[in-house]
Amino acid sequence: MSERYDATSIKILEGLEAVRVRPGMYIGSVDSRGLHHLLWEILDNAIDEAMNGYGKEITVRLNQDGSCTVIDNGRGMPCDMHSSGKSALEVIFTVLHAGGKFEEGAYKTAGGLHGVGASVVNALSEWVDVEVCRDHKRYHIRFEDGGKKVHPLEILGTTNRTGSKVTFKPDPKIFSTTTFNIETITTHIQQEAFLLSGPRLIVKDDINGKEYSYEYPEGLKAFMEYLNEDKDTLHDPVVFSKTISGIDVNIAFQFADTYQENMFSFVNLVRTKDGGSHEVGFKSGFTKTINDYARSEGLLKEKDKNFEGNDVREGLTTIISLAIPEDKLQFEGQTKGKLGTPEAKNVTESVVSEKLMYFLKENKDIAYTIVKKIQKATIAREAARKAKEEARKGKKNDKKSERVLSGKLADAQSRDHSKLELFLVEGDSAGGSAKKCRDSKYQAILPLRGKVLNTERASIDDVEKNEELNTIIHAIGAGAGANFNVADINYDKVIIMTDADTDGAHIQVLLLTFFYRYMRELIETGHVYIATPPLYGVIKGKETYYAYDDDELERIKDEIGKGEVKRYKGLGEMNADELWDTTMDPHSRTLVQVTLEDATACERRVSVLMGSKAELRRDWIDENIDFTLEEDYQVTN
Ligand code: 28G
Repeated sequence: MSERYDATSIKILEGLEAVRVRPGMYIGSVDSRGLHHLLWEILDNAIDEAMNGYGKEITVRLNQDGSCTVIDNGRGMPCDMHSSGKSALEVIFTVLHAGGKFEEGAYKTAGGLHGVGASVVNALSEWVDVEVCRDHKRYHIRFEDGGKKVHPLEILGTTNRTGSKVTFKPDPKIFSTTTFNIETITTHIQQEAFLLSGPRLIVKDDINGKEYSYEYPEGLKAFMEYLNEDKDTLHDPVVFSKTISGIDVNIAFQFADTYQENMFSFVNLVRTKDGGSHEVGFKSGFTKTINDYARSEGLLKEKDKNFEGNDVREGLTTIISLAIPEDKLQFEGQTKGKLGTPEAKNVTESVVSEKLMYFLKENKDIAYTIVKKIQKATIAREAARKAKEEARKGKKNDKKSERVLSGKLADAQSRDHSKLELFLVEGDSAGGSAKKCRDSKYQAILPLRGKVLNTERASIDDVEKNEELNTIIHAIGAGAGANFNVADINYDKVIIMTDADTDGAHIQVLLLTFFYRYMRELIETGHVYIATPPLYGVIKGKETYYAYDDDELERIKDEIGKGEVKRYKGLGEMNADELWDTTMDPHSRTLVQVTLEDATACERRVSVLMGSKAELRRDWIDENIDFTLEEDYQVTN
């Protein structure tokens, strides 16, 4: 039974009630992302305890009843009584912002939404059960219905071990979904394990009877090997670390036989997807050091210009992980994904300069291989620039006339880019129907003939020579590769419209690979969509009812009774009106927005699926036969 509330406990409940009234202010959202945020909060605390030197193993368990348990073997949360008559444990779970901040915790995340603490989890849970082992006792406390204490702190028995165990059941009255996603969890936890190179992180999936364990004593080196598993690399990962004025800098880099540059930066374990001062510092330190080295070795002569950053980083994968004390933390941008801390630039730059120069001098073979690759990149870029200039002189065609030249694009009439849509349509016949039925004011149609080039291992030069991709680049009008600028896009939505069969899926993947490699920001800023044509039409009288999957077909049959069922094998089988009604009309269609939930997971998946090592691809398909579109994409209208 609940205790009677005294004045202070009413105040506390008001605090937790505030979290329930505006959950978004504390955990960002009440969708799947917000749900997992609860787990990250509890996990963060367990990780802090381990990083402070207490405990070496953390377990996350998904229970069959839909609850989730986190276990650490640290010191155990404090259980002593406060002067207020409450236990420290109760305070941690019922007072906002208490218990979330550790005084020693250099790893405490202040970036974005992390660090709001166990009380927020309590407020948003149907129940929370806490067990603490310390001082040879097993303590237990339980809260229900958004943080109401069920009984005072009790002692269950004696023990010799220490640690904390927290089980919570997210409240379905708060969250739009309360199902944890195992892939989201393992990806997040594996990433933290790579970055921490400390505790062993275990995930037990009791719903599917599976267990995963992540422990990487080699930290960033292991992370890099994982990311580049499918690439032909030029050398082993290079890793270095140094702490300057309280900022702990950890860096790994590795060159591969590819053209893309990939940089993954983290601050206090949180991804800084929009970069910031640490990335700027890395880039300038890296470019400068490579140039200094090349000159000192006579690889760059006096008359030669310095290598440019873009050429230096061709084929380079970098991981930057900084631990910054809370008082120096500054984040910028709308999603707080950009590090502001000015000091981080100089600190990162000087760590890179010092350690990289040392590495190059100690590893002459690797250093020469790297410089030769950069020289090749410089020459290729120069040649491409010259060729382009020649072409421009010869033809003098601007963006617009090039587009007309391509002939295939049926552009929209309006010049209000924020309302325009570009449909990339599989095949000329569907393209023809789409041109007929579209809203020509706002919708542009570009039919694609046959398969699109696989760009996973193509250079920007190959891409520009490819007619199909070149047309897409010019239609979108914002450049590609290093020159891509999302501010210049001609369309608000780029919509991939293919048949609902394996060929269509293949074309989708090829286009997404192209966007991921050459216009990543286009995806990151939410401009890429996939159209979903129906699989069936049920005709009854004058009406046609459309079904987008088998379940829906059954539902429709149940509802309307007998009718003629038509199976659409492709877009081409629909007439222009049907195509408009089912797939293109903004009022009735369903578009799937493509998102990059986790960039590192995505990076690896794209290189595994689209790269050169067929064996990895087979393994991946074997492991992921239950892969569904819905899990990776978010549905919008
Ligand atoms: C299992 C799921 C999540 C935690 C600890 C351990 C201590 C602690 C946690 O202290 C901050 C410290 C004292 C007021 C600290 C234990 C010092 C001595 C701790 C966790 C502020 C809270 N003994 N383990 N919090 N106190 N594990 N796992 O949350 O001064 S939270």
